[in-house]
Amino acid sequence: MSSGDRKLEDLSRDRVGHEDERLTTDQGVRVEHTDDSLTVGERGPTLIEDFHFREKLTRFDHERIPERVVHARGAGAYGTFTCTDPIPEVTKADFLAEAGRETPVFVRFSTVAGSRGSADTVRDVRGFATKFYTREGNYDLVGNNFPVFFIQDGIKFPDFVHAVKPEPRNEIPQASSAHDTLWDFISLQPETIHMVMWLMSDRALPRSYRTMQGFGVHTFRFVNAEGKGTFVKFHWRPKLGTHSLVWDETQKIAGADPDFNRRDLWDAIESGNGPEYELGVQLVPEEREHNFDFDLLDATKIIPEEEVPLRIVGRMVLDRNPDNFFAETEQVAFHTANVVPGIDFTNDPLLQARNFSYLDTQLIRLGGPNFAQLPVNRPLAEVHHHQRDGYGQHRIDVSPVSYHPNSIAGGCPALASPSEGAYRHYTERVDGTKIRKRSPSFEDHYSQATLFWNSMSDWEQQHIADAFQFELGKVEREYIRERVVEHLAHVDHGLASQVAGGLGLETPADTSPNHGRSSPALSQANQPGSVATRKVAVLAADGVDAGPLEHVLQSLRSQGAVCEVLAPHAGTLEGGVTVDRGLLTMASVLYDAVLVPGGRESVEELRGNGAAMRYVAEAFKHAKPLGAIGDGVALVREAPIDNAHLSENGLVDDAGVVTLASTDNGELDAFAAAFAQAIAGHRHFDRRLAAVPA
Ligand code: HDD
Repeated sequence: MSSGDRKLEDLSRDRVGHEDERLTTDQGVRVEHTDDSLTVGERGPTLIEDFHFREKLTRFDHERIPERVVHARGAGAYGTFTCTDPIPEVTKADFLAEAGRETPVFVRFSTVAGSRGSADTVRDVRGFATKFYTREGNYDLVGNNFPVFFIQDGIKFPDFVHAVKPEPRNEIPQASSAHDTLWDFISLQPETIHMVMWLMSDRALPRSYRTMQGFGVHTFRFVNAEGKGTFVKFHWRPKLGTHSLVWDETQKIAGADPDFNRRDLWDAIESGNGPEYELGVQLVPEEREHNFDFDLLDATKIIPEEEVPLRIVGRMVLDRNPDNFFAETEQVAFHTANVVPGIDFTNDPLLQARNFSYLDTQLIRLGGPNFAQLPVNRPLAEVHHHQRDGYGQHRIDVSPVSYHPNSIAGGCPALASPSEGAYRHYTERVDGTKIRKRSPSFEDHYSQATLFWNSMSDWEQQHIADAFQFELGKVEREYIRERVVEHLAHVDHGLASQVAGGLGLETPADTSPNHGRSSPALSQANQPGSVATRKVAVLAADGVDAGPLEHVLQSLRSQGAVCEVLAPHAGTLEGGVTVDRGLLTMASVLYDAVLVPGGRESVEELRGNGAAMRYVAEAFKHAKPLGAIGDGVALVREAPIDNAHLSENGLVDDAGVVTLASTDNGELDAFAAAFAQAIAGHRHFDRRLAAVPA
């Protein structure tokens, strides 16, 4: 069988099930009793000869491996990448060589700062790491959901990570950037400011891993069959659009469902709605390397899409959940230096450092050099070499030799030429003096931070200003807050003034005029949206008006929405509607929209139910679509929200509040369509945010 014929299932060839099997020890000896240890008499001491007891406890004691230093918390999924637009003129990468070529993948999404057990919805960058099991070996694109990074040189990574992790004295706060050490570091390292703008934006609060962009961040290099190089930046674009949560909501979700993003990915895949992303590339011919007002090797910079448009070369669908979290998601080992012919590095000093760090990390995390033999890491391409032994060696090499060159084994495994798929490093002339010095072309730390700010819509800017105020408000040392505000004045004076005002600080002088440029592609304001897989909470009680409700639900479900009927009691409601979940077991923050159907009795009961009112008020506060039918309109009107969004009768589509007061005149379809459109719009920040009781 050639390596090209091997499939994703091959990675699961070590799966073990236990159905109809007997409990055994590690040696395969069947076990009779596992609840009582072997003792002397019924009340006597335990015997050391109880090998089952000792094995069970020893294995348990050794279950944990070190969590990742960063990106400790994550979720993984398998899927397929399909090349849609081959680009052999710029890369000889086999998986991008032919339209329709399919390559199995494993993706691990993650948060960065928190421990393995931290909540999903914290303000943080998200990891987006993809392992392509290509026919020519594994290729890892180890990216994030922001296109830039905090620092320019990897030698600072330990400093940055120490600063963002909890304070060393007391390990507080968990998974939060709102504390002194991080902002101390930021205030002293202005190269962080561009990424910090992203971190304070809604991009740091993704609604779902399915609605999140991914970026390779660095400028990499494609190499074609003739050995010619082209600079490339990689982008993943989610088909559902890029959508975020709001800050207040993330805090509540962290309590209501700390697994919010993991569960969302898992549920979507289990229900056959796994996420889909396009892979886009920005290509820059080598001749244009110096045509930008920043350095392509500086990972704190983007290439604006308006300057170099994205070319979509493939799409990825994730459609299989792992069978075992530890074996697959925890043991998957990514490495930026896992490249295949056609993909090469640049001298970006951050990337160069990463090329050292990942292998080193895997050695300590996975206990030795044989981690590539673990099923999730094992290439589908065949592996033949003279590397031997070490902890956890699974392969039984039968070759009589383990060196090159050899004649005993006929010279095998033999060397390959590039035409046979061998990796050949890009030929690049490099000369210079040995120095520790950053290039002056890396010096501008503010222009792109300003570009990002200018590209935001009003509400995105407001969220960023609020985030700075929150985060810096948690910083105890005033001199750190002041230093950050001074940096912000170089980004945009209006932003700096707003943040300074909120913190009771003096506004710094306006010494850096805003350059006024923007990149519309950076805003989330005009993202494509869809009703598909959106979660709708339907608030109902006994006496609900089932007919109109079923009609609307059928319409929403036919478009892929996930509608759940929440009621004060389980079972079936009087009126014949099946209850999916108890009102109190969920919360509006776990849904994308809230619908209140009609039925006088139902509405009467919900009216007296604080939880129901809270669903409505909170959804309104978080700018979510609200729908109400018949008597349900009255309930929405009575919730503590701004009544300006409701009209007495008929259809209203005012900033995502959609009501149908009377169902008599057959306007249900129009209502369902308007509500669906509001849901597809994700959030309605044009709504005046009304004060809601806590
Ligand atoms: Fe990193 C993990 C992404 C800079 C060193 N990194 C890690 C993961 C992602 C990234 C997604 C989790 C992989 C997984 O799911 O297992 N890292 C990035 C991006 C960076 C970046 C996009 C900047 C462009 N990282 C970076 C630097 C260094 C590291 C500069 C060190 C010099 N990263 C690591 C690491 C980790 C890691 C310590 C921890 C666990 C692991 O590698 O496997 O080696």
